Amino acid sequence: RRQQGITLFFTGLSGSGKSTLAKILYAKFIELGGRPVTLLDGDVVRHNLSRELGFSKEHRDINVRRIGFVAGEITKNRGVAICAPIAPYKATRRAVRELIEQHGAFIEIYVATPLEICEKRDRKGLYAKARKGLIPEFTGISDPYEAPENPEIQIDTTNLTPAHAAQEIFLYLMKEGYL
Ligand code: GGZ
Repeated sequence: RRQQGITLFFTGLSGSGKSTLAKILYAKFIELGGRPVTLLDGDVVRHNLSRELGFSKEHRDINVRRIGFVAGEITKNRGVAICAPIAPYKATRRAVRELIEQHGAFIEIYVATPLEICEKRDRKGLYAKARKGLIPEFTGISDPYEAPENPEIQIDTTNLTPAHAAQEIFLYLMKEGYL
């Protein structure tokens, strides 16, 4: 497992803490040295790889599969891919898992911060806009989020600092022999 490539695949609602955790993990892997690390954050992927896509089920699936393909190539080459899309659909996450597990480890991290908390935080004001109907098909408000049933890791960030939540992920990776 120490030699294997790894994909850390975060999934969860907007504002759940995926990007924050993904960035902390990214910095930790860089600090450790060893495997090359690539961060495939939601915003960055949307801007560079999926610019033409919207948020219909079809477009979200294309977006998540693109992320999965890139992560698979990185994993094949024994790198670490850290992905942080919402990835709301179970079947699409499963397809990505099946692809990546042909090349190395796939670790699904469900950031299970409840909608109520994400909405209360509303860091970008998107939930308020979605409630007013200004953003159609907004995940959790007017679009589905299918929660993972058997993720490798599940974290609710409601009462955790980002550093603490990231530490839990790190401990899991050590315990399972990936580090
Ligand atoms: C959900 C949306 C939407 C809609 C724009 N629904 O918190 P953010 O702002 O920075 O992260 C969200 C991001 C979701 O893009 P993903 O590529 O991660 O989604 S998916 O995996 O479903 O393809 C949010 C913003 O884009 N955003 N409109 N309608 N989030």
